[in-house]
Amino acid sequence: MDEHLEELGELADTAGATVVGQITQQIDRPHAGTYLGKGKIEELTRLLEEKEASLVLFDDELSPAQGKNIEDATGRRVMDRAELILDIFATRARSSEAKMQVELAQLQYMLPRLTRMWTHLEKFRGGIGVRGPGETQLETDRRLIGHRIKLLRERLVDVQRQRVVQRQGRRGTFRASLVGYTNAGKSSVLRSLSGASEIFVEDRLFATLDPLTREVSLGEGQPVLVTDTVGFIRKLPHHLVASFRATLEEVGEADLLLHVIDASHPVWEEHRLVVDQVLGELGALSKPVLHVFNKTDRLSPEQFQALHERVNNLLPNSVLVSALAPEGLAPLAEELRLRARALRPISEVRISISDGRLLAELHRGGEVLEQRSEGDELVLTARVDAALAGRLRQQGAGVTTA
Ligand SMILES: Nc1nc2c(ncn2[C@@H]2O[C@H](COP(=O)(O)OP(=O)(O)OP(=O)(O)O)[C@@H](O)[C@H]2O)c(=O)[nH]1
Ligand SMILES: [Mg+2]
Repeated sequence: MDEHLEELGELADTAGATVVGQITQQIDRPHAGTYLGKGKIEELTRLLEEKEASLVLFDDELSPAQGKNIEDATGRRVMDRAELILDIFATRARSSEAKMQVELAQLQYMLPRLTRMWTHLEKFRGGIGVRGPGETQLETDRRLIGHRIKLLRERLVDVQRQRVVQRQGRRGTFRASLVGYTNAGKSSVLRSLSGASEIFVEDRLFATLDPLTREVSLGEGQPVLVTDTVGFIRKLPHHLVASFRATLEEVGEADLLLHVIDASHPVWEEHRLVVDQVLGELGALSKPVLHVFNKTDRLSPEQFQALHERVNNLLPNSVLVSALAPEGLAPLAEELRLRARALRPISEVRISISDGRLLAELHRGGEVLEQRSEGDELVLTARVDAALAGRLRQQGAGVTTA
């Protein structure tokens, strides 16, 4: 629980709030009306006054009624974890797609809570007109929000179509997607692998919202494409997961997922499970995954040894790296090289000398290692993936894989 509250504090900090106190209660089941018990609510109210706090953050999800009741009892603005995360996403969204995705998630979150938001306004108006006009206005708002949700969904579908076109251009190249808990170091890994210093890295949560793809040269053969994605967190609001599903389609189409884990974090094992759970929701659990244990530069030799043993038991085919230490990503680069190669076995390709188009296609999608001519045929030794081999065969080339 302490760990969870600490993380809530980090979320608050990222959102721009300062934590002045905290309160916990051990209960079997949250109170249906106020989440906390009656005495605890009174204690909370006293604490708020004492600390002159203006906001209450709950680590759990509150029902619309609970949120309203606690606001009434404490006289302070109340937010739950989901709303706080939505707020962070809203301030951090840069691209028009991310903005639309966040707005969609926020509206869906708001819809069942409109009554509460209206009572806020009514308080300022001194309670006049609470009944009739208020009700009508509420209904108008619901309708307008409904329209807006529909419009955003349609626009997002358009953006996603363009994305599919973009991705098709990248066929034939080995693709890896970075996934992981927020702040694990995904962007730092991509920055260091690709040398792209413009990639944004920050010691706050959800620095990255938009996927970003960079070419990574591994020193031989074709470069691989690595995509950075939005980080996950426990209790990620499900509207957000749904909204970002399209962005995360990159994940679904990757040849390999690089699951980055902050190995210096005390509860990395729990983070790992959370990430697997979200990947499950996205239907991406069947993908090949390489676990990348990052930030090992922060570990003492003893801690490093302990991690090494734990990882060997748990996930033996993992790499231990540091995005910041010199050469710290060498084990990852080597593994990428091996995996990219395995997907593109060495084949012998025979093409008629006059067929320039086929030759060009082979050079574009494969990696030509050797080339000689035999009569009116070109015989090439090349790394070719299954899809390209199929296309070449279909157009009359001979392809034999050793
Ligand atoms: N010591 C150390 N710090 C690291 C390492 N990798 C990343 N960091 C730091 O961890 C923080 C988060 O790094 P990011 O690369 O932004 O993490 P991210 O996974 O992209 O985070 P989000 O985009 O917010 O989900 C930054 O302060 C980095 O400098 C590492 O290998 N060692
Ligand atoms: Mg990032």
